[in-house]
Amino acid sequence: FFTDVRECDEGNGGCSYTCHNIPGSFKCSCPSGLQLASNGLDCEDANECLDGNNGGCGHECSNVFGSFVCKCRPGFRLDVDARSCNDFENCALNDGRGDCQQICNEIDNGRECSCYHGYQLTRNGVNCTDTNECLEEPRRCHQFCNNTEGSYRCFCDVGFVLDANDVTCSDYDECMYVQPCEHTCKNTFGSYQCGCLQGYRLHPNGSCVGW
Ligand SMILES: [Ca+2]
Ligand SMILES: [Ca+2]
Repeated sequence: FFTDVRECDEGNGGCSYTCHNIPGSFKCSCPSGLQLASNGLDCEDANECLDGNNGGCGHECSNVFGSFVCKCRPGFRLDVDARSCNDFENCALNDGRGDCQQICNEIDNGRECSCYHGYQLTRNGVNCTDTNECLEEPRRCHQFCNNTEGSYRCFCDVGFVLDANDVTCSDYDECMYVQPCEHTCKNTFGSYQCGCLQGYRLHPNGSCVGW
């Protein structure tokens, strides 16, 4: 009659890990992450990345002995499930600037840098450089333009003053504000003319001298 032989009792049945006695036979099994070799005894690494599902990894699957790890492409972070990859908070560092010099904007699959008013993004997409507003058309200033870091200033020729709009120039009324003449003063566009009372003549230095 039939007597079951307990193969596992002797030398673990030849299994390198676990031996299971079953009626009329035995079988070996392996711990998680390893699979039974073709000889049915040994355990070998299972490449989980080749399971047809990329090991369940959202991006890259990397096989290691007895296990596997999922890795994410730059700009992404592995989720708590250790499988899926989430869009990284690219702008979180540096007070919300990320690796941008001035402004960092979160977009799908990454970040986009931008610049403050008066600056423009350089070719590397990260740094910002001053815009030279004085070279732009149409011209920004009525008379003269002085480019500055992040901005520009309009200025005016001698005899003119910059208006409150910081763009246009108006004649400066020297006669009213500085009284440059000894006797009479006549304001002109961009300048002024001094005159002298009867009996005096204008000296080249601007003073009035008697005949
Ligand atoms: Ca500028
Ligand atoms: Ca004037």
